Amino acid sequence: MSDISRDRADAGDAKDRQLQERRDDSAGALTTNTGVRVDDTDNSLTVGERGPTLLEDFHFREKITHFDHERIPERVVHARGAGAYGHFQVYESLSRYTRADFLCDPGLRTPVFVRFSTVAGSRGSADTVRDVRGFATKFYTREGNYDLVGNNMPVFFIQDGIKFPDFVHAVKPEPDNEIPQAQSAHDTLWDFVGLQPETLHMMMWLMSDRAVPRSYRMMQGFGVHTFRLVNARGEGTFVKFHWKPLLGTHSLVWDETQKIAGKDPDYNRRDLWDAIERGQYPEYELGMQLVPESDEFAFDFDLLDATKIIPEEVVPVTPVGRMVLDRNPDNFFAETEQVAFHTAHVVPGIDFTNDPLLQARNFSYLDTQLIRLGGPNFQQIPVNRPVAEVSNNQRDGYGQQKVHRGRTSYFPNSLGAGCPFLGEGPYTHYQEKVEGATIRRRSESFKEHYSQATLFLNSLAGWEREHLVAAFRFELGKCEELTVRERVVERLNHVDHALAVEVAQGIGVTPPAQEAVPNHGRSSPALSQANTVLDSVHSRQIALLAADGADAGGVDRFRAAMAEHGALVEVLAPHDGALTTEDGGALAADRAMNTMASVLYDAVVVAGGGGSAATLAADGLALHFVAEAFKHAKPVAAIDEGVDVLTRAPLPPLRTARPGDTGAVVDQGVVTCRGAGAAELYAEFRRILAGHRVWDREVASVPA
Ligand code: HDE
Repeated sequence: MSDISRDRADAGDAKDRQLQERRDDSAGALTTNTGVRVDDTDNSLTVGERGPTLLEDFHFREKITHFDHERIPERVVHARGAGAYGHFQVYESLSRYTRADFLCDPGLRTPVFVRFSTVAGSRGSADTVRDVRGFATKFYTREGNYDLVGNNMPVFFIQDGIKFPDFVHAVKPEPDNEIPQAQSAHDTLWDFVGLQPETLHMMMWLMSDRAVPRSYRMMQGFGVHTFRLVNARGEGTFVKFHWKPLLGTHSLVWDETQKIAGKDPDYNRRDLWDAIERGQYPEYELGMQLVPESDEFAFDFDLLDATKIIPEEVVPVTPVGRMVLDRNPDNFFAETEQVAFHTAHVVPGIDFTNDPLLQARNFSYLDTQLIRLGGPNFQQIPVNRPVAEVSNNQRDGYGQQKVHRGRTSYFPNSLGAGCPFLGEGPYTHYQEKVEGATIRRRSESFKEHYSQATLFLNSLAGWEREHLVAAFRFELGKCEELTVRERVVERLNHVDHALAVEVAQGIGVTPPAQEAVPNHGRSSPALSQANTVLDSVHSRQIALLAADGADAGGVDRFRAAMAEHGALVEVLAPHDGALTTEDGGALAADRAMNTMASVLYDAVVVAGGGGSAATLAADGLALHFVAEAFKHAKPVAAIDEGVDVLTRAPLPPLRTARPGDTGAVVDQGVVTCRGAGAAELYAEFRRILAGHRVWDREVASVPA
């Protein structure tokens, strides 16, 4: 087999094989870093039992100095993240548009590493804060690494990269007291927003449910900029990249996110890790919006403006391939922390446009890796190493891992047989003709900031709009300066008058008397999460409350009915260990109820069994579980005597199953049955769970 065909057969493992050389299991005898064996690592070398420590204790000094240097600077943005390996495969050759090898060969599985992140918080901040999520993918292609460094929102806060430090300084904790951590709800961000109206479209996304994803596995990704594909004939096509999760796009609710931040600050990171460990691999479809160059000026916005989308109804997203994440990293620091993404890591067939935000990023990402990873050899770190051959005349520098041989490290040379030589299939930059005077001025075509913010608002379902208004009220309500609040309301009046009024009413600002501009009334259904995948319960987590006296058979049947569709049931009980069941048998509790909370689950179910129900009905924690799940619009169910627990919980009037009922009763997304009707309950519950949440439920009065 030639090298190429061998690579084709198992290219998906090429990165894994390469990493294998560097994996270290720390097996065998304890040694120093020079390999000298050590027989005591508990006591330092001292003069006498109570005397001073000696400088000559090289083991002590090495151990301590290494520890002292364990930290590297965290990323200035996107510091907190979680990563995974996987592979990508294109459905059909895209050679009409691009010569990128990994996009032209449907038989090829290209290894990938993906890092998801929040933006504003520090490395140790909570996962479920209101923020943009990073979605960065490194494709280890045979032609070199390609990095698609995107976000879970399709637009950005600013149009020109020179504003990035201003924006980031505004959103980060305020510099005098470093408060608040990982929050956008403070004066400096909203001060910036009010004064910089290009932020408005992105602020609508940030105030929407997109900013609080249920899971990294249920989140869209976007390349944001308009990029350029280039085919073998050198012809360009504009492209916007989209990732669509196969599980659909789903979010948490605000109250829930704040509670999770305390109960399990690693919620999204854990969710990704656990799903991969369970073999429930996250999958995303890559899509492209392709725009012929002849249509560059066919839109009512500038394709180079990263604060604008191309509505999917105008240019559809063509599905082109699928990515599966199927392996957790071995070591967080080595891989997830040291992975170095860069928008200028491109391969032949993928090129840039003159989007000024993208151009700035092409400078920034290399620069940032140099400081973060300590010098110019960061590409040699195992997670960053391409599977493609690397050969050039770059030499030396901190942390150089290669032992370059020979006398020549220059080009051209004859003494080194002319190597490395200029090979075939090189990267050739797209030949765009550009001319103009040197100016520092924003293009006129970048100056309209409101109409797509309005488009986004118009596209939301009723519940999404309610959440958005509540988010604006919360965030602005946290701002102490009245002028900051007022200016933002004035800006919102340019998006939609009713929105500005509703927000103003919640934050003590006089609502604007009249609209600034009429709402254009256009919408784009693809922007609403109400129109996402709503037919799968795969990997959803269900808390099943049970106590001593539970009906074990009923629990087993419920668990099996959910497992059949990939949903997971955990039995939570007032105490850990085994429960004594109704028939005198044993049922293992998966966790004690007090170690968990309803906010960590997608749904809550109460088991049958008279003894169990009596205990749970008198347990405030169990009642809170049920009420809180109801409050957060989650599916709730109760089986047989478990229904009595629901009637004791502080819920609005609810129709539940009565003795003698033959089927399941469904009211406000709460499913109950007594005796017969269990099978119907499973089916109804699954249907509601697949719908993610019961948004039309009245929850305001529930005290949870
Ligand atoms: Fe980034 N961004 N960014 N960004 N960005 C970084 O690079 C920057 C922008 C994004 O998981 C940094 O390695 C500038 C848009 C992600 O490691 C830094 C500008 C989008 C990640 C940087 C932008 C992103 C980063 C910090 C304006 C969505 C995390 C650490 C011109 C398309 C990657 C690092 C990871 C990280 C600079 C704007 C996404 C400082 C100057 C737009 C997902 O280089």
